[in-house]
Amino acid sequence: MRSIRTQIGIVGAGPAGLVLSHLLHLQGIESVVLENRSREYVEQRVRAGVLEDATVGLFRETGLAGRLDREALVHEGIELRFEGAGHRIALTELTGRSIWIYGQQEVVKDLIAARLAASGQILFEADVHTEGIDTSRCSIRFTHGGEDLLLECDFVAGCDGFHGVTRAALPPGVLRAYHHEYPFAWLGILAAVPPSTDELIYAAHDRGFALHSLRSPEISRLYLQVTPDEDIGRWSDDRIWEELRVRLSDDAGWTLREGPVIEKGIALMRSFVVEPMQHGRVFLAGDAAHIVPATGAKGLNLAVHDVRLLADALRDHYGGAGDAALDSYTDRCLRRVWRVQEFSSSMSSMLHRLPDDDGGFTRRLQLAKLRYTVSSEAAARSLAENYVGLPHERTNEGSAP
Ligand code: RFL
Ligand code: PHB
Repeated sequence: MRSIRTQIGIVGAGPAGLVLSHLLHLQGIESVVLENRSREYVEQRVRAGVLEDATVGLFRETGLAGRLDREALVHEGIELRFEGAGHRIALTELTGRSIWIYGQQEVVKDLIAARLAASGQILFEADVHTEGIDTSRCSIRFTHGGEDLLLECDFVAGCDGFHGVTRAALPPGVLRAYHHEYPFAWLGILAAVPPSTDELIYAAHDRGFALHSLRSPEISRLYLQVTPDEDIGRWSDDRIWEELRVRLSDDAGWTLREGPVIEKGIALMRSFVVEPMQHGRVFLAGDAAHIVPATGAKGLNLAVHDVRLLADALRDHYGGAGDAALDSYTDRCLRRVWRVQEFSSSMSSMLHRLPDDDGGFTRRLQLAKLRYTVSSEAAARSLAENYVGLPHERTNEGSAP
Protein backbone atom coordinates (compact mmCIF):
# COMPACT_ATOMS: atom_id res chain seq x y z
CA MET A 1 0.00 0.00 0.00
CA ARG A 2 1.38 3.43 -0.98
CA SER A 3 1.69 5.89 1.88
CA ILE A 4 1.56 9.68 1.95
CA ARG A 5 2.80 11.86 4.80
CA THR A 6 1.45 15.15 6.11
CA GLN A 7 1.32 17.05 9.38
CA ILE A 8 -2.47 17.12 9.87
CA GLY A 9 -4.80 14.52 8.33
CA ILE A 10 -8.26 16.07 8.05
CA VAL A 11 -11.31 13.85 7.49
CA GLY A 12 -14.17 15.78 5.86
CA ALA A 13 -14.40 18.78 3.52
CA GLY A 14 -17.31 20.54 5.19
CA PRO A 15 -16.89 23.98 6.75
CA ALA A 16 -14.89 22.58 9.72
CA GLY A 17 -12.32 20.63 7.68
CA LEU A 18 -11.89 23.30 5.01
CA VAL A 19 -11.55 26.24 7.42
CA LEU A 20 -9.06 24.22 9.48
CA SER A 21 -6.98 23.40 6.42
CA HIS A 22 -7.03 27.08 5.36
CA LEU A 23 -5.98 28.39 8.81
CA LEU A 24 -3.21 25.81 9.10
CA HIS A 25 -1.91 26.78 5.67
CA LEU A 26 -1.72 30.44 6.77
CA GLN A 27 0.37 29.27 9.73
CA GLY A 28 2.70 27.24 7.55
CA ILE A 29 1.29 23.86 8.67
CA GLU A 30 0.62 21.25 5.99
CA SER A 31 -2.59 19.21 5.81
CA VAL A 32 -4.41 16.79 3.52
CA VAL A 33 -8.24 16.78 3.45
CA LEU A 34 -10.01 13.48 2.69
CA GLU A 35 -13.64 13.84 1.58
CA ASN A 36 -15.80 10.87 0.63
CA ARG A 37 -18.18 12.86 -1.62
CA SER A 38 -17.47 14.56 -4.94
CA ARG A 39 -16.58 18.25 -5.19
CA GLU A 40 -19.88 18.92 -7.02
CA TYR A 41 -21.84 17.26 -4.23
CA VAL A 42 -20.30 19.23 -1.36
CA GLU A 43 -20.58 22.48 -3.33
CA GLN A 44 -24.31 21.96 -3.90
CA ARG A 45 -25.36 20.66 -0.46
CA VAL A 46 -27.99 23.09 0.87
CA ARG A 47 -27.77 23.71 4.60
CA ALA A 48 -26.98 26.74 6.76
CA GLY A 49 -27.63 30.34 5.89
CA VAL A 50 -26.79 32.52 8.89
CA LEU A 51 -23.21 33.53 9.68
CA GLU A 52 -22.35 35.13 13.00
CA ASP A 53 -20.42 38.35 13.24
CA ALA A 54 -17.29 36.53 14.53
CA THR A 55 -17.42 33.97 11.69
CA VAL A 56 -17.48 36.74 9.10
CA GLY A 57 -14.72 38.55 11.02
CA LEU A 58 -12.49 35.48 10.79
CA PHE A 59 -13.24 35.04 7.06
CA ARG A 60 -12.28 38.69 6.48
CA GLU A 61 -9.07 38.47 8.51
CA THR A 62 -7.97 35.37 6.63
CA GLY A 63 -8.73 36.46 3.06
CA LEU A 64 -11.90 34.40 2.57
CA ALA A 65 -14.45 37.20 2.33
CA GLY A 66 -13.98 38.59 -1.21
CA ARG A 67 -17.22 37.22 -2.66
CA LEU A 68 -18.96 37.16 0.71
CA ASP A 69 -18.46 40.93 1.05
CA ARG A 70 -20.01 41.45 -2.39
CA GLU A 71 -22.90 38.99 -2.17
CA ALA A 72 -23.85 38.31 1.46
CA LEU A 73 -26.82 40.17 2.89
CA VAL A 74 -26.11 41.93 6.18
CA HIS A 75 -29.03 41.78 8.62
CA GLU A 76 -29.54 44.04 11.61
CA GLY A 77 -32.69 42.49 13.02
CA ILE A 78 -35.00 39.48 13.07
CA GLU A 79 -38.74 39.27 13.61
CA LEU A 80 -40.64 37.13 16.11
CA ARG A 81 -44.21 36.65 14.90
CA PHE A 82 -46.97 35.30 17.16
CA GLU A 83 -50.61 36.01 18.04
CA GLY A 84 -51.04 37.69 14.64
CA ALA A 85 -48.34 40.35 15.10
CA GLY A 86 -44.66 40.77 14.24
CA HIS A 87 -42.10 42.11 16.74
CA ARG A 88 -38.62 43.18 15.66
CA ILE A 89 -35.55 42.23 17.69
CA ALA A 90 -33.10 44.98 16.77
CA LEU A 91 -29.93 42.87 16.81
CA THR A 92 -27.46 45.60 15.89
CA GLU A 93 -29.02 48.32 18.02
CA LEU A 94 -28.97 45.96 21.02
CA THR A 95 -25.50 44.45 20.52
CA GLY A 96 -23.52 46.58 18.08
CA ARG A 97 -23.14 43.48 15.90
CA SER A 98 -24.93 41.98 12.89
CA ILE A 99 -25.45 38.67 11.12
CA TRP A 100 -24.84 37.80 7.47
CA ILE A 101 -26.98 35.68 5.16
CA TYR A 102 -24.76 33.59 2.90
CA GLY A 103 -25.49 29.98 1.98
CA GLN A 104 -23.23 27.27 3.41
CA GLN A 105 -22.60 25.95 -0.10
CA GLU A 106 -21.21 29.37 -1.05
CA VAL A 107 -18.90 29.25 1.99
CA VAL A 108 -17.77 25.77 0.93
CA LYS A 109 -17.19 26.89 -2.70
CA ASP A 110 -15.08 29.86 -1.52
CA LEU A 111 -13.05 27.64 0.82
CA ILE A 112 -12.37 24.98 -1.82
CA ALA A 113 -11.32 27.68 -4.29
CA ALA A 114 -8.97 29.25 -1.71
CA ARG A 115 -7.38 25.91 -0.80
CA LEU A 116 -6.89 24.84 -4.42
CA ALA A 117 -5.47 28.27 -5.37
CA ALA A 118 -2.85 27.76 -2.63
CA SER A 119 -2.07 24.23 -3.95
CA GLY A 120 -3.86 22.72 -0.95
CA GLN A 121 -4.54 19.01 -1.10
CA ILE A 122 -8.21 17.98 -0.99
CA LEU A 123 -8.89 14.43 -2.14
CA PHE A 124 -12.55 14.13 -3.13
CA GLU A 125 -14.24 10.73 -3.42
CA ALA A 126 -11.72 9.38 -0.94
CA ASP A 127 -13.34 6.48 0.83
CA VAL A 128 -12.06 6.42 4.43
CA HIS A 129 -12.68 2.90 5.76
CA THR A 130 -14.70 2.54 8.94
CA GLU A 131 -11.78 0.69 10.46
CA GLY A 132 -9.26 2.84 8.58
CA ILE A 133 -8.31 5.27 11.33
CA ASP A 134 -5.55 3.99 13.58
CA THR A 135 -5.69 6.29 16.59
CA SER A 136 -2.44 5.10 18.15
CA ARG A 137 -0.31 5.23 14.97
CA CYS A 138 -2.15 8.33 13.77
CA SER A 139 -2.77 7.06 10.27
CA ILE A 140 -5.76 6.90 7.94
CA ARG A 141 -6.36 4.10 5.43
CA PHE A 142 -8.51 5.03 2.44
CA THR A 143 -9.25 4.23 -1.18
CA HIS A 144 -8.89 6.91 -3.84
CA GLY A 145 -9.20 6.41 -7.60
CA GLY A 146 -9.21 2.64 -7.06
CA GLU A 147 -5.93 2.70 -5.11
CA ASP A 148 -5.53 1.77 -1.40
CA LEU A 149 -3.54 4.47 0.37
CA LEU A 150 -2.26 5.22 3.85
CA LEU A 151 -2.09 8.80 5.12
CA GLU A 152 0.44 9.08 7.95
CA CYS A 153 0.24 12.23 10.03
CA ASP A 154 1.17 13.90 13.32
CA PHE A 155 -2.48 14.59 14.20
CA VAL A 156 -5.89 13.54 12.87
CA ALA A 157 -8.73 16.08 12.78
CA GLY A 158 -12.13 14.39 12.57
CA CYS A 159 -14.24 17.01 10.74
CA ASP A 160 -16.49 14.41 9.15
CA GLY A 161 -19.86 15.46 10.53
CA PHE A 162 -22.40 13.61 12.65
CA HIS A 163 -22.33 10.43 10.52
CA GLY A 164 -18.55 10.37 10.05
CA VAL A 165 -16.07 7.63 10.91
CA THR A 166 -13.52 9.39 13.14
CA ARG A 167 -15.64 9.56 16.28
CA ALA A 168 -16.50 5.87 15.88
CA ALA A 169 -12.79 5.00 15.55
CA LEU A 170 -11.98 6.11 19.11
CA PRO A 171 -11.61 3.26 21.61
CA PRO A 172 -14.78 2.28 23.49
CA GLY A 173 -15.25 4.08 26.78
CA VAL A 174 -13.25 7.18 25.79
CA LEU A 175 -16.23 9.36 24.91
CA ARG A 176 -19.31 10.17 26.85
CA ALA A 177 -22.22 11.20 24.63
CA TYR A 178 -25.12 13.49 25.59
CA HIS A 179 -28.07 13.16 23.27
CA HIS A 180 -31.51 14.74 23.06
CA GLU A 181 -34.03 14.21 20.23
CA TYR A 182 -36.67 16.91 19.83
CA PRO A 183 -40.24 15.84 19.03
CA PHE A 184 -40.21 17.85 15.78
CA ALA A 185 -38.29 18.21 12.52
CA TRP A 186 -38.04 20.88 9.80
CA LEU A 187 -39.25 20.57 6.26
CA GLY A 188 -37.09 23.07 4.38
CA ILE A 189 -37.51 24.47 0.86
CA LEU A 190 -35.49 26.69 -1.43
CA ALA A 191 -37.78 28.62 -3.74
CA ALA A 192 -37.03 30.70 -6.82
CA VAL A 193 -39.01 33.69 -5.61
CA PRO A 194 -37.91 37.03 -4.14
CA PRO A 195 -38.17 36.94 -0.33
CA SER A 196 -41.39 38.40 1.10
CA THR A 197 -39.40 39.95 3.94
CA ASP A 198 -36.17 41.89 4.43
CA GLU A 199 -35.39 40.17 7.74
CA LEU A 200 -35.83 36.58 8.99
CA ILE A 201 -39.27 35.83 10.44
CA TYR A 202 -39.52 33.21 13.21
CA ALA A 203 -43.25 32.43 13.54
CA ALA A 204 -44.73 30.59 16.54
CA HIS A 205 -48.19 29.71 15.22
CA ASP A 206 -50.75 27.50 16.96
CA ARG A 207 -50.38 25.03 14.05
CA GLY A 208 -46.62 24.89 14.50
CA PHE A 209 -43.40 26.79 13.84
CA ALA A 210 -42.48 28.36 10.50
CA LEU A 211 -39.40 30.31 9.42
CA HIS A 212 -38.97 32.66 6.50
CA SER A 213 -35.30 33.03 5.62
CA LEU A 214 -33.59 33.98 2.40
CA ARG A 215 -30.52 33.44 0.29
CA SER A 216 -30.47 36.30 -2.19
CA PRO A 217 -32.80 38.95 -3.64
CA GLU A 218 -34.15 36.18 -5.94
CA ILE A 219 -34.13 33.09 -3.70
CA SER A 220 -36.16 32.41 -0.54
CA ARG A 221 -35.49 29.74 2.06
CA LEU A 222 -38.45 28.62 4.17
CA TYR A 223 -39.04 26.01 6.84
CA LEU A 224 -42.08 24.34 8.40
CA GLN A 225 -42.20 22.33 11.63
CA VAL A 226 -43.25 18.73 10.90
CA THR A 227 -43.11 15.52 12.92
CA PRO A 228 -39.78 13.63 12.93
CA ASP A 229 -41.36 10.68 11.08
CA GLU A 230 -42.99 12.87 8.41
CA ASP A 231 -42.95 11.52 4.86
CA ILE A 232 -41.89 14.25 2.45
CA GLY A 233 -43.92 12.53 -0.26
CA ARG A 234 -47.06 13.76 1.50
CA TRP A 235 -46.01 17.40 0.99
CA SER A 236 -46.82 18.68 -2.49
CA ASP A 237 -45.52 22.16 -3.28
CA ASP A 238 -49.10 23.48 -3.03
CA ARG A 239 -49.55 22.00 0.42
CA ILE A 240 -46.23 23.48 1.60
CA TRP A 241 -47.16 26.98 0.39
CA GLU A 242 -50.64 26.73 1.89
CA GLU A 243 -49.24 25.79 5.32
CA LEU A 244 -46.54 28.47 5.14
CA ARG A 245 -49.23 31.05 4.27
CA VAL A 246 -51.25 30.13 7.35
CA ARG A 247 -48.36 29.92 9.83
CA LEU A 248 -46.64 33.10 8.64
CA SER A 249 -49.83 35.18 8.36
CA ASP A 250 -50.40 38.23 10.53
CA ASP A 251 -53.44 40.38 11.26
CA ALA A 252 -52.07 43.24 9.16
CA GLY A 253 -52.59 41.40 5.86
CA TRP A 254 -48.92 40.55 5.13
CA THR A 255 -48.64 38.43 2.00
CA LEU A 256 -46.29 35.60 1.14
CA ARG A 257 -44.87 35.55 -2.39
CA GLU A 258 -44.88 32.04 -3.84
CA GLY A 259 -42.80 30.48 -6.60
CA PRO A 260 -41.20 27.27 -7.90
CA VAL A 261 -39.68 25.00 -5.25
CA ILE A 262 -36.11 24.14 -6.34
CA GLU A 263 -35.07 21.96 -3.39
CA LYS A 264 -36.82 20.35 -0.45
CA GLY A 265 -35.85 18.07 2.41
CA ILE A 266 -36.51 17.17 6.03
CA ALA A 267 -33.94 17.75 8.80
CA LEU A 268 -34.23 16.23 12.26
CA MET A 269 -33.68 18.43 15.29
CA ARG A 270 -31.29 17.03 17.85
CA SER A 271 -28.82 18.09 20.51
CA PHE A 272 -25.71 15.97 20.74
CA VAL A 273 -22.35 16.50 22.44
CA VAL A 274 -19.40 14.19 23.04
CA GLU A 275 -16.93 14.78 25.81
CA PRO A 276 -13.96 14.94 25.48
CA MET A 277 -13.40 16.18 21.92
CA GLN A 278 -9.90 14.72 21.85
CA HIS A 279 -8.16 11.40 22.38
CA GLY A 280 -4.38 11.26 22.08
CA ARG A 281 -3.50 12.85 18.74
CA VAL A 282 -7.07 12.66 17.37
CA PHE A 283 -9.24 15.77 17.63
CA LEU A 284 -12.94 16.10 16.77
CA ALA A 285 -14.42 19.38 15.48
CA GLY A 286 -17.80 20.67 14.29
CA ASP A 287 -20.76 18.32 13.77
CA ALA A 288 -18.51 15.30 14.40
CA ALA A 289 -18.47 16.35 18.06
CA HIS A 290 -21.74 18.20 18.52
CA ILE A 291 -25.10 18.96 16.90
CA VAL A 292 -27.46 21.76 17.84
CA PRO A 293 -31.08 22.19 16.73
CA ALA A 294 -31.16 24.59 13.75
CA THR A 295 -33.45 27.11 15.50
CA GLY A 296 -30.50 29.15 16.76
CA ALA A 297 -28.63 28.98 13.38
CA LYS A 298 -25.41 27.98 15.09
CA GLY A 299 -23.95 24.66 13.82
CA LEU A 300 -21.62 26.04 11.15
CA ASN A 301 -20.60 28.90 13.41
CA LEU A 302 -19.68 26.51 16.23
CA ALA A 303 -17.66 24.39 13.80
CA VAL A 304 -15.67 27.49 12.82
CA HIS A 305 -15.00 28.32 16.47
CA ASP A 306 -13.70 24.79 17.18
CA VAL A 307 -11.26 24.78 14.29
CA ARG A 308 -10.02 28.27 15.06
CA LEU A 309 -9.03 27.05 18.54
CA LEU A 310 -7.51 23.89 17.07
CA ALA A 311 -5.48 25.80 14.48
CA ASP A 312 -4.15 28.19 17.16
CA ALA A 313 -3.25 25.24 19.41
CA LEU A 314 -1.41 23.45 16.58
CA ARG A 315 0.43 26.69 15.77
CA ASP A 316 1.64 26.74 19.42
CA HIS A 317 2.65 23.08 19.18
CA TYR A 318 4.73 23.45 16.01
CA GLY A 319 6.02 26.89 17.01
CA GLY A 320 7.53 25.54 20.23
CA ALA A 321 5.07 27.35 22.51
CA GLY A 322 4.01 24.10 24.16
CA ASP A 323 0.87 21.97 24.25
CA ALA A 324 -1.21 23.79 26.87
CA ALA A 325 -3.67 24.96 24.20
CA LEU A 326 -3.97 21.47 22.69
CA ASP A 327 -4.54 20.02 26.18
CA SER A 328 -7.31 22.51 26.97
CA TYR A 329 -8.96 22.23 23.50
CA THR A 330 -11.93 20.21 24.77
CA ASP A 331 -12.67 22.47 27.72
CA ARG A 332 -12.45 25.65 25.69
CA CYS A 333 -14.65 24.32 22.88
CA LEU A 334 -17.22 22.85 25.23
CA ARG A 335 -17.75 26.11 27.08
CA ARG A 336 -19.16 27.64 23.89
CA VAL A 337 -20.85 24.41 22.77
CA TRP A 338 -22.93 24.16 25.93
CA ARG A 339 -23.80 27.89 25.89
CA VAL A 340 -25.03 27.44 22.32
CA GLN A 341 -26.87 24.20 23.21
CA GLU A 342 -28.74 26.05 25.92
CA PHE A 343 -29.60 28.96 23.61
CA SER A 344 -30.68 26.73 20.70
CA SER A 345 -32.73 24.51 22.99
CA SER A 346 -34.51 27.43 24.64
CA MET A 347 -35.24 29.10 21.24
CA SER A 348 -36.59 25.73 20.07
CA SER A 349 -38.85 25.25 23.09
CA MET A 350 -40.14 28.80 22.87
CA LEU A 351 -41.11 28.58 19.19
CA HIS A 352 -42.29 25.04 18.37
CA ARG A 353 -45.64 23.48 19.01
CA LEU A 354 -45.04 20.59 21.38
CA PRO A 355 -47.03 17.35 21.09
CA ASP A 356 -47.29 17.05 24.87
CA ASP A 357 -48.86 20.42 25.59
CA ASP A 358 -50.30 19.54 28.99
CA GLY A 359 -53.79 20.78 28.09
CA GLY A 360 -52.54 24.15 26.77
CA PHE A 361 -50.27 24.89 29.74
CA THR A 362 -47.04 24.73 27.69
CA ARG A 363 -48.44 26.98 24.95
CA ARG A 364 -49.35 29.59 27.55
CA LEU A 365 -45.82 29.48 28.99
CA GLN A 366 -44.41 29.90 25.47
CA LEU A 367 -46.60 32.94 24.80
CA ALA A 368 -45.64 34.45 28.17
CA LYS A 369 -41.97 34.05 27.23
CA LEU A 370 -42.46 35.46 23.74
CA ARG A 371 -44.37 38.51 25.05
CA TYR A 372 -41.65 39.12 27.65
CA THR A 373 -38.87 38.75 25.07
CA VAL A 374 -40.35 41.40 22.80
CA SER A 375 -41.36 43.83 25.56
CA SER A 376 -38.36 43.78 27.90
CA GLU A 377 -35.15 45.32 26.57
CA ALA A 378 -33.09 43.07 28.85
CA ALA A 379 -34.77 39.92 27.48
CA ALA A 380 -34.48 41.11 23.88
CA ARG A 381 -30.79 41.93 24.39
CA SER A 382 -30.12 38.49 25.82
CA LEU A 383 -31.67 36.86 22.74
CA ALA A 384 -29.83 39.27 20.44
CA GLU A 385 -26.36 38.75 21.92
CA ASN A 386 -26.70 34.99 21.68
CA TYR A 387 -28.16 35.17 18.17
CA VAL A 388 -25.38 37.35 16.74
CA GLY A 389 -22.95 35.12 18.66
CA LEU A 390 -20.66 35.79 21.59
CA PRO A 391 -17.12 36.89 20.67
CA HIS A 392 -14.69 34.07 19.92
CA GLU A 393 -12.36 32.93 22.63
CA ARG A 394 -8.72 33.05 21.52
CA THR A 395 -5.75 31.18 22.95
CA ASN A 396 -4.15 33.10 25.85
CA GLU A 397 -6.95 35.63 25.91
CA GLY A 398 -9.03 34.54 28.90
CA SER A 399 -12.39 32.76 28.81
CA ALA A 400 -15.71 33.48 27.20
CA PRO A 401 -18.81 32.94 29.40
P1 RFL B 1 -20.43 18.74 7.66
O1 RFL B 1 -20.87 19.98 6.94
O2 RFL B 1 -21.41 17.67 7.87
O3 RFL B 1 -19.16 18.19 6.87
C1 RFL B 1 -18.64 16.92 7.12
C2 RFL B 1 -17.97 16.44 5.85
O4 RFL B 1 -17.39 15.16 6.09
C3 RFL B 1 -17.70 14.31 5.00
N1 RFL B 1 -17.61 12.91 5.46
C4 RFL B 1 -16.55 12.12 5.19
N2 RFL B 1 -15.42 12.35 4.52
C5 RFL B 1 -14.55 11.31 4.41
N3 RFL B 1 -14.78 10.08 4.92
C6 RFL B 1 -15.91 9.82 5.61
N4 RFL B 1 -16.11 8.61 6.10
C7 RFL B 1 -16.85 10.88 5.79
N5 RFL B 1 -18.07 10.97 6.39
C8 RFL B 1 -18.50 12.22 6.19
C9 RFL B 1 -19.09 14.75 4.56
O5 RFL B 1 -19.39 14.36 3.22
C10 RFL B 1 -18.97 16.27 4.72
O6 RFL B 1 -18.48 16.88 3.54
O7 RFL B 1 -19.83 19.10 9.10
P2 RFL B 1 -19.02 20.39 9.62
O8 RFL B 1 -17.92 20.73 8.66
O9 RFL B 1 -18.75 20.14 11.04
O10 RFL B 1 -20.07 21.62 9.46
C11 RFL B 1 -21.23 21.68 10.26
C12 RFL B 1 -22.38 22.36 9.49
O11 RFL B 1 -22.52 21.73 8.22
C13 RFL B 1 -23.70 22.30 10.25
O12 RFL B 1 -23.48 22.48 11.63
C14 RFL B 1 -24.69 23.37 9.76
O13 RFL B 1 -25.16 23.07 8.45
C15 RFL B 1 -25.88 23.49 10.73
N6 RFL B 1 -26.88 24.46 10.27
C16 RFL B 1 -26.71 25.81 10.47
N7 RFL B 1 -25.58 26.27 11.03
C17 RFL B 1 -25.37 27.62 11.14
O14 RFL B 1 -24.32 28.02 11.68
N8 RFL B 1 -26.28 28.53 10.69
C18 RFL B 1 -27.45 28.13 10.10
O15 RFL B 1 -28.22 28.99 9.64
C19 RFL B 1 -27.72 26.74 10.00
N9 RFL B 1 -28.86 26.29 9.42
C20 RFL B 1 -28.06 24.01 9.63
C21 RFL B 1 -29.03 24.95 9.23
C22 RFL B 1 -28.27 22.64 9.40
C23 RFL B 1 -29.44 22.23 8.78
N10 RFL B 1 -29.62 20.83 8.53
C24 RFL B 1 -29.71 20.35 7.20
C25 RFL B 1 -29.37 19.93 9.60
C26 RFL B 1 -30.21 24.54 8.63
C27 RFL B 1 -30.44 23.17 8.43
C28 RFL B 1 -31.75 22.74 7.83
C1 PHB C 1 -31.40 29.32 6.96
O1 PHB C 1 -31.44 30.37 6.31
O2 PHB C 1 -31.16 28.23 6.41
C2 PHB C 1 -31.65 29.33 8.41
C3 PHB C 1 -31.93 30.54 9.04
C4 PHB C 1 -32.16 30.55 10.41
C5 PHB C 1 -32.13 29.38 11.13
C6 PHB C 1 -31.83 28.18 10.50
C7 PHB C 1 -31.58 28.16 9.14
O3 PHB C 1 -32.38 29.41 12.46
